[in-house]
Amino acid sequence: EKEPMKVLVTGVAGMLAQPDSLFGQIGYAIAPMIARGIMLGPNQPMILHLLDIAPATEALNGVKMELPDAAFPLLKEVHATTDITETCKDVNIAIMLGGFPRKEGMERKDMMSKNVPIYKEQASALEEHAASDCKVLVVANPANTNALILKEFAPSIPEKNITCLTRLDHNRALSQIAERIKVYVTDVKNVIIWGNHSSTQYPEANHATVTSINGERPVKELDTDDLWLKNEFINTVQQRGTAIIKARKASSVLSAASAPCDHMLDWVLGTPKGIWLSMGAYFDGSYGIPKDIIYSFPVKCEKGKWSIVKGLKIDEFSRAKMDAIAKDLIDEKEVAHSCLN
Ligand code: NAX
Repeated sequence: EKEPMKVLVTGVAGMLAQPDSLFGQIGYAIAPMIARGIMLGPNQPMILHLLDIAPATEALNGVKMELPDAAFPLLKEVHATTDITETCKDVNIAIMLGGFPRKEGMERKDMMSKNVPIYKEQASALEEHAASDCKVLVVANPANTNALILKEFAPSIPEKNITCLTRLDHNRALSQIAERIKVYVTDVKNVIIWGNHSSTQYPEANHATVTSINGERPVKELDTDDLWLKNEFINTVQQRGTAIIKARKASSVLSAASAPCDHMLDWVLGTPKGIWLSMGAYFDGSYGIPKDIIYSFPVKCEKGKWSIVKGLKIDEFSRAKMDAIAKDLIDEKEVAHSCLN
């Protein structure tokens, strides 16, 4: 049997600690998915390291009791703590759900002033105690900028190992197209989420294809009404989180727990041939996007490493949207840095 991997999940206790929050407890949904092998594959045993903050201690203990109760064959040990140093010890994978939620009426800057110090502290703990090749996925919002702060304060973790989640948006985009063209979601591939996880993100289907009995064809050809792809499709994906809050009176959980599993599984085990996924990472200036921000691009993965899908044609419509997001993220980076002082 393989050596167990150590998987850290922060913010795992979920909203029990904050009863007034609209947030939905992704941690409680993702922990059993990881323990079942959905994130690292069916042959990879793991030890879970669970972190939350002091007010969530009881809820955290509840999760620690329930996981062994499920007798997951791959789950070898569960450690739960509110001590950031202890929890980061030798972790191979870090899923960062924990953070301060944006409450109603709160400005983005106020939310950042709460999250920047959290990500600075957690970065330092990972820097000092995590495995040297630890793979990090930041889910907590603002995901791109939290990941950037983490990257800046964990300089010895390879920069390519620090990513943020846009896979939920990617999956939402696949499913919107499947519904529109009336095919299964597995028949659609290669949408792209450019930029960030926020309402200004740019979901794009110019290179996406649909496979049917007639072979593989571009989505653009099948959806003759180009206006749908340029308007409703983009808006629906951008606003999906808000629509779910309205319906559920709580934010996305089952889809938001599933997407990080997809992200990690593809990263660790590789993407199938000819398929790419969207991932926020510290990129190299490709596609004319400024360096030094965490930006979501199309990537392929092989043997635990991602590489950017290059050479895609970018039309004027896409260019404008991609540049606007880069500008937003540069502004957000400046705000984040101002919160450090
Ligand atoms: P919850 O509020 O249910 O859970 C957050 C947890 O973090 C709580 O248990 C809280 O006690 C804990 N926490 C707070 N400060 C902490 C710290 N310093 N260290 C460790 N834990 C800490 O939110 P949930 O619905 O689970 O969402 C988690 C995060 O994901 C939120 O920031 C949310 O905005 C973000 N999302 C990001 C998505 C993405 O695609 N990138 C989609 C889903 C989700 O909304």
